[in-house]
Amino acid sequence: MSDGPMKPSRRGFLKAAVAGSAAAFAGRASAATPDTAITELQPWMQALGEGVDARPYGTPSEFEGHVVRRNVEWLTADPVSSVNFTPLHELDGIFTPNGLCFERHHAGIAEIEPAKHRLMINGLVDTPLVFTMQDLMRFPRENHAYFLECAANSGMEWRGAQLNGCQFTHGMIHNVLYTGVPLRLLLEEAGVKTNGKWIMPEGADASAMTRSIPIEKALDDCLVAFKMNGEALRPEQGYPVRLVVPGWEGNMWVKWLRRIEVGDEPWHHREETSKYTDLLENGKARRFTWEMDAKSVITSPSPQAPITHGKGHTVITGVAWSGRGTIPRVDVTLDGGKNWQQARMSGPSLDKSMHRFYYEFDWDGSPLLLQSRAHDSTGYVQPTKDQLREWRGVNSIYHNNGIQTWYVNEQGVAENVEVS
Ligand SMILES: Nc1nc2c(c(=O)[nH]1)N[C@H]1C(S)=C(S)[C@@H](COP(=O)(O)O)O[C@H]1N2
Ligand SMILES: [Mo]
Repeated sequence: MSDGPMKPSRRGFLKAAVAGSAAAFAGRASAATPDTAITELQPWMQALGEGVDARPYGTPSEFEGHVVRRNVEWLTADPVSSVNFTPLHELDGIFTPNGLCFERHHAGIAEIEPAKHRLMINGLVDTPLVFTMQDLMRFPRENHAYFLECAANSGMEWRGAQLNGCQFTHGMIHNVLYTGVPLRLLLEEAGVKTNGKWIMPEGADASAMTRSIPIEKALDDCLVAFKMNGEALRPEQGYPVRLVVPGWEGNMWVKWLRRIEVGDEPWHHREETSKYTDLLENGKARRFTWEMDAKSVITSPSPQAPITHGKGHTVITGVAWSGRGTIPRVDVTLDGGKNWQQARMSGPSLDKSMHRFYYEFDWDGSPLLLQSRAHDSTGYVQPTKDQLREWRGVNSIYHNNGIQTWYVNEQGVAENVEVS
């Protein structure tokens, strides 16, 4: 339940107020049922609070303690090579707070001393270079908001509805504002030779994460980023520096970036062959599926965020994103796809960034089959899971961007289901 800090008396009042008047919104006072939360002095009104020296680095209210990253036990055989999930059902707007960004580590969190960190560019370049963090700070930098989605996000759902909550089904994504140097400027400094067609970023963690990225992407919009939402990257996210590969699968966004090799062909390393690759029904595999297809999910109501106010005015909200551009439109259905209505987009619509949508309606208390469907700026429309299975079979655990369904019962309790 998401209403921990609410006192039962207040919940009772809200229910009464809604029942009393068809047009009632939560918060209307009524003389007949006095709300002690407004009629009585509360403890915090009668004592001085903490001073400005109490919290040098601010943390959320103690009543928000349930808003945390979580993992799935059976997926976490060893935490240093595992994943936790962003609590999407508790968030709003488009930005993910730094401390809530999901983490995916192949060899745990590298704790790097920035003064001892270096970034090397070598391979097919005129001048191999080694940069200190201070060197990187002297290049012109840019700010861009981008989502990072692991290709395995929703991967556990390929064969049917499984995990009960959008945190687990869709929480391998975060969206933050990055500050960094365009990779193009660093590559130009080194001078890419004419046969330099690929780059291979490498991480300084014990996994030495490596991926092959075509030079066109490297010179286009990749960033060597050292800030997220204005402050230094968190250790979990690659402090002191990570690669940002806008719109492309999270695995390519090498954290703790220490080296970029320029080559003339892809390296075909583990993470781009046996992993992050979709094996089709006919035994062939989709090769180089870098761009993340448009996707959306309703974050509330959802299994971890049930409707607790009873019938009447109800707010549906969710997020949508596309690796190919913006999201001009999201549709919402209450009946499992029979009727679709256009949702209301709110917040900045930025390229390859998360978008927020809302849909408000009067719930009559009957069961709902909630779905959202994203349209991206290229005209692509988010497919159903059945369509995806028809195209790709069920061998893969990657790149599942199918439409998610939540069943909401008369009590407002939500559950992960599928309709066909
Ligand atoms: N060096 C390094 N980079 C890495 C990884 C890693 O384990 N080591 N994991 C990758 C994977 S699979 C994903 S999905 C993203 C996750 O980024 P995050 O931890 O900031 O969410 O980082 C990528 N970059
Ligand atoms: Mo990933």
